[in-house]
Amino acid sequence: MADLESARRWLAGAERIAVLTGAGISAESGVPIFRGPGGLWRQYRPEDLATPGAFARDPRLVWEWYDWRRSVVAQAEPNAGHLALAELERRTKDFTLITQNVDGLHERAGSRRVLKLHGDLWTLRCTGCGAERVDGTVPLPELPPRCALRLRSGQACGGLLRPGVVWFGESLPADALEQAMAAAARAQVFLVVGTSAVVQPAASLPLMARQAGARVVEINAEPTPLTELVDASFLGKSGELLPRLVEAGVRA
Ligand code: BJW
Ligand code: ZN
Repeated sequence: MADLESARRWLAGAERIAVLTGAGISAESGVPIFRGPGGLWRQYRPEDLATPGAFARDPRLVWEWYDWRRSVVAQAEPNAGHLALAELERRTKDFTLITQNVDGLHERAGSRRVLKLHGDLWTLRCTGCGAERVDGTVPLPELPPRCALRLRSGQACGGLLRPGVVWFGESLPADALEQAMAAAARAQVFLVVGTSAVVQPAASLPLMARQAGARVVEINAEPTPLTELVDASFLGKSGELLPRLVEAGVRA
């Protein structure tokens, strides 16, 4: 297993880099992760709430979870890990940031090109007419929220709004997934940060990259199913490790 200095040189010497992030990168901003200690909301697991079935059964419960998360994220600031990735993008010719996160903290840190595999916490989509809008209101005045769009008849649509995110059993946005797979296939270095690497298809991207010849570097607070398969793995906080890894240095 390579050390931090070697991984730093791989990054400094690469022209094509892809990064996959998960909830762990936002943990130091105070945004709760999904799995592991502190990963539960009330007594629910994400697998109980992040599904179309849960929403159909109890939209208000699911919306209470999302409304709470929106309020947490609205008060959060990007951390040193987000900022280091924005810096890495600025100095890399071909850089792709792929995130499973819906919090928008990468964009707020200055990352310009972000592929959002699991959607966005601030987008609301009508289950009736399909209209989408971005709404940063926290908390939402009515749970579950309803669609206020005027139909041709002049009446309000009134359809149930849902969060514009990807739940279990739903397809990922085809464009973003396609671009993510292409980035994984051409990357010289693939960095995986703050993800338990259990949710598919995102968790397969680092393996696709490795098969295509990339060096894969993992940063996570604890070992994951990827740890044994990567070229370098660093256990710790991304807000501390990423700035060290991205530090400008001698080009390899
Ligand atoms: C730190 C840290 C610090 C803490 N620094 N680290 C193939 C095989 C088996 C199953 C499937 C398969 N293909 C598809 C499936 C089904 C399913 C799936 O993967 N299931 C598995 C769980 C078994 N996948 C899907 O359904 C996907 N759709 C799909 O594939 O469609 C086609 C299809 C459908 C059905 C069958 C077959 C094909 C959709 C997945 C959607 C996931 N959605 C969610 C919710 C999004 C909206 C929201 O945010 O509410 O996405 S679930 C949740 O998990 C969220 C996350 O993005 C995702 C991943 O979690 P993440 O980011 O890894 O977080 P954690 O909490 O798990 O881990 C954080 C890590 O950070 C931890 O390890 C910590 O240690 C670490 N950490 N602090 C560094 N400071
Ligand atoms: Zn509507």
